[in-house]
Amino acid sequence: MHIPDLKIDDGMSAAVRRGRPLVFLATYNERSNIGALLDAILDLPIHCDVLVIDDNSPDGTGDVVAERAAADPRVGLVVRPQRLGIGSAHRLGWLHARRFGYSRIVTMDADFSHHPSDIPRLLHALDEGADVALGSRFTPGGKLDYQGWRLFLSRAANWLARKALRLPLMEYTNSFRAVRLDKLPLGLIENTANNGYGFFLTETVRMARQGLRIVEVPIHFRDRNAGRSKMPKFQIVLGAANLFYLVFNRQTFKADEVLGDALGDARFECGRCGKPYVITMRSNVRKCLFCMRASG
Ligand SMILES: Nc1nc2c(ncn2[C@@H]2O[C@H](COP(=O)(O)OP(=O)(O)OP(=O)(O)O)[C@@H](O)[C@H]2O)c(=O)[nH]1
Ligand SMILES: [Mg+2]
Repeated sequence: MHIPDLKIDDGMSAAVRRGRPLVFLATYNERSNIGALLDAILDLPIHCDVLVIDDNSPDGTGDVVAERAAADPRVGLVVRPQRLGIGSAHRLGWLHARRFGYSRIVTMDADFSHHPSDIPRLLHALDEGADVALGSRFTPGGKLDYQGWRLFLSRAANWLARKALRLPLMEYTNSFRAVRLDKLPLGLIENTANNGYGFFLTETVRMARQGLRIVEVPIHFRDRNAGRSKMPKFQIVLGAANLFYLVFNRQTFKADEVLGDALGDARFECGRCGKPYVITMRSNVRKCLFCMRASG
């Protein structure tokens, strides 16, 4: 499968992009969901573009998206060499949205747990003045279809996060969100160190501590439509450690410490894989969000 690199200069004007939200999907083995999901997103009454970052799924998810991308300019695809983690895929999605000049991003799972029909409500919350609209399972009106152990785990994790972090939010770990990129300092999200599922808690906390206007929009979270869960059990332990870290590390984010210019300068091409997705981490290490290696 040949996948052409996405070009910033692809003929679409920055003004068009600024007006359209970018819906971002991370995928790993979602072949049974991705076609119908793209249909549902692109059939919405709002005009949006879609970016899929696939980690070279063995089930051929990337092939399905590549075919769609070839036929529809609203669909973009980045295929990374191997499975590199949901959090690192999201960080790359955010960086990509910035570089391409979008002013709003919507992030969601690609297994129909998050339903595209909720996207307009999230975007509406931004229109009403929010900087961040969190799709929330735990705010009044929200619903979560998990049962047994997973229901307990999800409820307990979000309750604990609220108490330990002393933040007024009910939802911390769900990836269904709409955000105004123009209200977020460059690097606030791209520069987090989480490559796994802990990314979403860190993202919420960073946005809240930045003083952004966050509203919770109730959503109905369904069990995945098809395919298998990807969440390894050790992510639960990592999640608890991450919460502990965030409670005690209250260092505020300083935009000028990181990234400098993250907007498509050739200097940000990776010395190893050649892709333009290098950022400078807080530790001053240059890291490529495409191949996830230190970039010389
Ligand atoms: N690119 C990329 N996507 C991933 C990776 N791991 C998971 N995903 C995607 O991230 C989204 C959420 O993952 P899920 O497996 O649904 O995780 P989950 O929602 O915690 O688990 P279930 O409730 O069982 O579905 C899905 O669209 C996955 O395909 C990864 O390592 N790389
Ligand atoms: Mg899921």
